[in-house]
Amino acid sequence: MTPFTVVIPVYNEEALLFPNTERLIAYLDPLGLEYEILIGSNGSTDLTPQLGEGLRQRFPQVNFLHMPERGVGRVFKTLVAQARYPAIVSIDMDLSTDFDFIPRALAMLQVGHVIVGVKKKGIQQRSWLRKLGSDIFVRAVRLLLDIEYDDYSITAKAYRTESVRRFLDVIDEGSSYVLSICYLIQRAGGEIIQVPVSCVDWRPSRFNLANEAIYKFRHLFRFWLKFRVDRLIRWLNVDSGQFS
Ligand SMILES: Nc1nc2c(ncn2[C@@H]2O[C@H](COP(=O)(O)OP(=O)(O)O)[C@@H](O)[C@H]2O)c(=O)[nH]1
Ligand SMILES: [Mg+2]
Repeated sequence: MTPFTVVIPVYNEEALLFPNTERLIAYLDPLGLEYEILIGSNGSTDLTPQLGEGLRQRFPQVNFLHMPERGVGRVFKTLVAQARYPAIVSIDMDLSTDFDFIPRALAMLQVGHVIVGVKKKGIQQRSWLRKLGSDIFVRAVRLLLDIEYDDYSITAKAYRTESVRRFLDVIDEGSSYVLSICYLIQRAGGEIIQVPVSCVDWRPSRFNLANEAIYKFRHLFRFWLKFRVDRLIRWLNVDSGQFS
């Protein structure tokens, strides 16, 4: 199987950073594949930057970076630019989704450009409010854009590194980057495959959920406007750089 880069964005994760990275390494090492783990913090105000540096020194396969500005998409883009390997798997620091998403997604990247881990197709133990929020958003995306995926959260997603790099300068700098990537890659004729993923997540979110909701819908609306322009461009028959 392809060598791969695990990408983990973090914000104030001093409690989980060390133990969960060790758990992840204990899972990945026996797979016998070449890999690296890239952890990116932005805006963390706790001990995350110092602990991340400690992780980097202790484990040769771990790299850590810290940026002062917030914006989980901003750090994701930086990590994608730095990734050493052709496949990227992105998970959360709370390790709330099943580890076996990683080998399953890597196998599927032979065919797909993006693998979307879908919590609602697996066993999910999360608050009803989060499930409802995700459902409403998925329906809104289906209604406004021409894409039909079931999970735009940042966790349990896998990408061909080169496919995401094509769009790095236009991918969103907040948490809607998954939506941006799915939209742009589908539009360019890429293959996106959905797989069920199990998730246990009772931890309070690191995101401010009210602000997130406003931001996500605003971003969706902007995308919708752009989509209309795109349709006009296609109608006028202008080339938009398709995947071969
Ligand atoms: N780099 C970065 N990571 C973030 C930010 N906000 C949240 N995260 C990380 O994103 C991942 C998902 O956060 P989490 O609180 O589990 O989100 P939820 O359970 O999906 O609501 C975790 O690894 C967080 O540390 C941010 O502003 N910047
Ligand atoms: Mg979580």
